[in-house]
Amino acid sequence: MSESIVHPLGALNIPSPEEYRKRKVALISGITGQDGSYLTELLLEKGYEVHGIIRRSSSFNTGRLHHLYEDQHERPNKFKLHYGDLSDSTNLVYIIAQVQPTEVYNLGAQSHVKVSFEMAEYTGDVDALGTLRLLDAIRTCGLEKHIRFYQASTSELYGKVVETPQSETTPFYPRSPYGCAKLYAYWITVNYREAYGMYACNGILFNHESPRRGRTFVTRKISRAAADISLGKQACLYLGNIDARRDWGHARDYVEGMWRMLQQPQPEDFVLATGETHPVREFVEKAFGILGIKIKWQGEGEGEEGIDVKTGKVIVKVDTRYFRPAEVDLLLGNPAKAERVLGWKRKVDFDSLVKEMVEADLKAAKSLVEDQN
Ligand code: NDP
Ligand code: GDR
Repeated sequence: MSESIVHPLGALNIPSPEEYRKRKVALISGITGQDGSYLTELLLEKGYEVHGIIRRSSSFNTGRLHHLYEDQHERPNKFKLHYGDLSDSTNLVYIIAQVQPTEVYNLGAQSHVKVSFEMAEYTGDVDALGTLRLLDAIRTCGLEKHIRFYQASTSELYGKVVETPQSETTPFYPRSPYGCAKLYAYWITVNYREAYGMYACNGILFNHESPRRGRTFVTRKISRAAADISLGKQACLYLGNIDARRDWGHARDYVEGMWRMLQQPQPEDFVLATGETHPVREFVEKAFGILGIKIKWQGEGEGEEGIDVKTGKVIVKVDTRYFRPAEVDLLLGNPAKAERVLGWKRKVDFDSLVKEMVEADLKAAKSLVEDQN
């Protein structure tokens, strides 16, 4: 029997949670980002109606969704974008009321750690308070018992190494304004779960990459530079701390884990990781190696350089400009709980990830060269 609730705001006639959840409607903040695009693909494949929040921009910002947007003409009621921003509460309430999603994935964020040192307040506003605004928008609409909520938490919460491998029980020690903002978002998600009985989960995801990764994150910066240097389009790649170690997986595997977290009987928090860690310099060696370029390192610390063994040219240089005021030296995750409870396991290994990224950037760089000729 569907029980109709007249909401205090008088805006919505809401059926019972059981009735409400018979539909499959997802709302994604951060849909234009790397993860947003893979998650949209996954949910459309699973038969969801997918709604996304996009920011107004003077330049084109839906490149990662282009292939899906084109399809929209074929399935007009399955995929819709709404203008909005995590800094605008009224807008979030309006979107929730209008879309009436069954699942909300909060992926929107100022997600660059280095940039967060320069834009600390903004990062706090969007990444911390933005999460609160979205949770409150759900409550304002009287949908806190109806909607399942995913929060994009991060291995940056662990920050300074307290123990490895890092799991759901490892204490947090964030090392950047981004990490601190995400710490608030983590706890407000837990708090709303406990205070209001919301189905709200934190996915504590370790780094995940792909050919769609933003170009200023280290893996994509390396894969693009390796492709361009191999084609003679770029002379040298400038990097910061090449001894930092990360647990790198593929974004497509990780969005599958996000979805699984929202299909459980009870809401819980989960780590998604590969259980392997690699230094940035190994990513560099592998990326160039795929293109037949062998690197020899010389010098130390700030003066360290990578030389192309065949030509003797310096093709990688450490540049202090990319150092961070406080660094996260080592991330290594333990995905045992996700493997056990969610039946989730990463499919793409480190070597395959580097290969896929380098080959995609090589193909793109070659087609650009052809276009210019
Ligand atoms: P991206 O940087 O690729 O995407 C971020 C998304 O957030 C973009 O769609 C961006 O929009 C949007 N956004 C930024 N500011 C706002 C705002 N004020 N209001 C609404 N939307 C906004 O990140 P990823 O896809 O890599 O990551 C997704 C989420 O997961 C992020 O929250 C990130 O912090 C977190 N995370 C990522 C990990 C990773 O390794 N990729 C690991 C752990 C957590 P626009 O395109 O207009 O800029
Ligand atoms: P991270 O990713 O900070 O882990 O955050 P990023 O790729 O930016 O840095 C990884 C490591 O590489 C070192 N590094 C450089 N980083 C960048 N961006 N550019 C460089 O030139 C460079 N040289 C060395 C960094 O110092 C760092 O140690 C990512 C983001 O997606 C977050 O949103 C997410 O929460 C975490 O991953 C998990």
